[in-house]
Amino acid sequence: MTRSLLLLALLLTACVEPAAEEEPPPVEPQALPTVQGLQPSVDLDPSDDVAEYAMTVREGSVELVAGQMVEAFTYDGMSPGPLLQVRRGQLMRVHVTNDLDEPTTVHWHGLRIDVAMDGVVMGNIPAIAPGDTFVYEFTPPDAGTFWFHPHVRSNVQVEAGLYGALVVHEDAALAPSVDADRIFVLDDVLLEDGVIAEESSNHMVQMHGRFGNTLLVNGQEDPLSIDLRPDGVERWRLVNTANARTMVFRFPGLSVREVGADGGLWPQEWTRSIDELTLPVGARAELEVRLDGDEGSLEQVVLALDANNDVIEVPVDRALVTLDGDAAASDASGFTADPPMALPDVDGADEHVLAVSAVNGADGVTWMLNGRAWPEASDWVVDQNVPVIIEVQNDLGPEHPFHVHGQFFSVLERDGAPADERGLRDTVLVRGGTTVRIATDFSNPGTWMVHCHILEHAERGMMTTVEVVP
Ligand SMILES: [Cu+2]
Repeated sequence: MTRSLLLLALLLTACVEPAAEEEPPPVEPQALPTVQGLQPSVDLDPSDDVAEYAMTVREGSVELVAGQMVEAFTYDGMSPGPLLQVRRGQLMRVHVTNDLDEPTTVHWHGLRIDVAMDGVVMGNIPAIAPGDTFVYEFTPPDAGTFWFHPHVRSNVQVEAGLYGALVVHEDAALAPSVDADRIFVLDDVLLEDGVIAEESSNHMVQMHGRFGNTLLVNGQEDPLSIDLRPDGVERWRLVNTANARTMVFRFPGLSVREVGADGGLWPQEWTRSIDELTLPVGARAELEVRLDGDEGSLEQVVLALDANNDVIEVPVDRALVTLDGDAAASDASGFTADPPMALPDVDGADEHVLAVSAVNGADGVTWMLNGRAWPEASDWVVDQNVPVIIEVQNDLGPEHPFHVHGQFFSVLERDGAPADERGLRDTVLVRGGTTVRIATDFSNPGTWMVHCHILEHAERGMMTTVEVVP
């Protein structure tokens, strides 16, 4: 159903409903905080109970590079797709129509929702066939910054443009006092002769994933321009939606405090000032940003080779921040709430090892976890709400952003030393030749994907499942 038809249907339903006696006054729709950077999707349900959206997955032309239209896969003609928003605990319904010539799904990265709504084709859960519509319906239990993308041929479909951001707004008492709330969806795309390059299976891509040659922020190569009021403070939500590129950011001219990650905002005692941020594929960061002087920038650091074949750092501006001296000074106080966040209790936790391996055969490289390549069946079964320490052993060279569906975890150790990552997460970077220990309590029942988020690795076998038994 198209958006306008759906809206019409909703209006008709509202019209024909008989008026009950002593009907409570209609709930005034509560305005969601404005998140700048992406075009927000329109909530089709006038009540405050439900956030209802409709999206069509289709081919379309997008302007990734100024003045140059590129054929892409889009949500409603956009890449990234429209910004979806919901309040924590509010029912969300998304009608997704597939107008592509191939099956697709929508996976809600980071949401601890019912596995039937997770967008993974498994067991009796099918993909959305061409021409079909599927209605995703769930109630996000956690506030934070999330994203969505297909879980079918993801290396091709995400690269072609299918990704978007989902913000779950926290309760008003926990919301920060900021001059602006901004989202930065950060990607890279491989453009060749003005088109998104075909899927490549060369050995480099099989080993390290597909790196793009054009950095994008909110679907555009050009950096964003941001004006800040005197004494201004903003909330920045960063999302890495690249196929394979671990991103490193610096903040010249800005004062930045890290205040949250995948699983939402942190208690005050975990927040900290940072000069640099490493954001693995799939991961998110929540930042409190102030300007030191008149100018600053969000700078992405890219590694390249110089004329002598030495590796050098190339800074690329992703956002340019300027002081708006004419504006009235801000009285916003930033992040002052103290949101509770409980980490899994690791005392007496079970332990589970996941070892990364690879073989190079006739079809190229196959990536495996514990010697099995997807869709080979997994025998990993755990009890719900029983904490487990997962040790990811990566003895090979390439790195793997390791992602668990439907659960949060804390990062405990890297090579035996306490990890520096704080808060709850759903994605952790496991560098080449290292071991990482994480802890989760598997609070969400179901059979869940556990996989590498370098999409070329995932499609080449580096996915498995864990069955969480209620
Ligand atoms: Cu990987």
